[in-house]
Amino acid sequence: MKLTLIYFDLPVWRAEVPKISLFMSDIPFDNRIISFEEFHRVRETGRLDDGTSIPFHQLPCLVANGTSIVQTGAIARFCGKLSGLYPVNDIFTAAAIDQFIDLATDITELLFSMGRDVSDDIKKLKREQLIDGELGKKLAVLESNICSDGTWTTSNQLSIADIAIWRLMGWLSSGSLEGIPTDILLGFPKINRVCSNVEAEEKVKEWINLTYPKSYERGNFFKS
Ligand SMILES: N[C@@H](CCC(=O)N[C@@H](CS)C(=O)NCC(=O)O)C(=O)O
Repeated sequence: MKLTLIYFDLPVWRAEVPKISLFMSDIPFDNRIISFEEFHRVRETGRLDDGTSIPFHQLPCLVANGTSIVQTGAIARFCGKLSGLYPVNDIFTAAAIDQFIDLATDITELLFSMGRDVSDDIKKLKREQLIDGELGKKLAVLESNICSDGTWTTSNQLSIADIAIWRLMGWLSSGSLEGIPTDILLGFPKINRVCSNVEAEEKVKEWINLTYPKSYERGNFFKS
């Protein structure tokens, strides 16, 4: 199958989940990076400059054998099925994984919504308030729902949920989100366990070496 993943030059979980899933299973794909300048046009037209369709005018987008697929969860599941990191025939495990992908989406949206259309000072203040508020609650929910016995989020098997949690938490604790301290994950041992285990995977290390800036330290290069 010919696969192209389209995103910015940023290792955000939305795009990293499908990319790392494919990479871990040695499934080749074209890692297509687009500029923010081109993305402004995509938002208007729903197309890349070369005509590639971006159906909902949002990224990431996966093009699979000429078909454009959008929405982070849909892309994650598609690539997870191809790579064996999401079940094809086990609806309970699939639902368990979906819950975490959707929680990652909720947390991402919560953080971005605080920064929309406000000054940097207000954004920082609102994010600080989140720590004892909605964000703190969501992290506690995440922590309490990660399985207690085992290596990964839902079971003893690595899935797209683990990659999503690792990358999202890396961004959250990177120090690049104004108002969110780097020690925000202190006191969440299960979240830390999942993140450390993902980062210890040989293929993940290889991916980091190949594609992340040399200064990489759990996502310390974001600015948002
Ligand atoms: N619901 C979408 C949201 C994706 C999203 O917000 N992507 C950002 C870039 S990271 C974007 O395209 N923003 C522009 C917009 O929403 O108009 C998904 O889950 O993939």
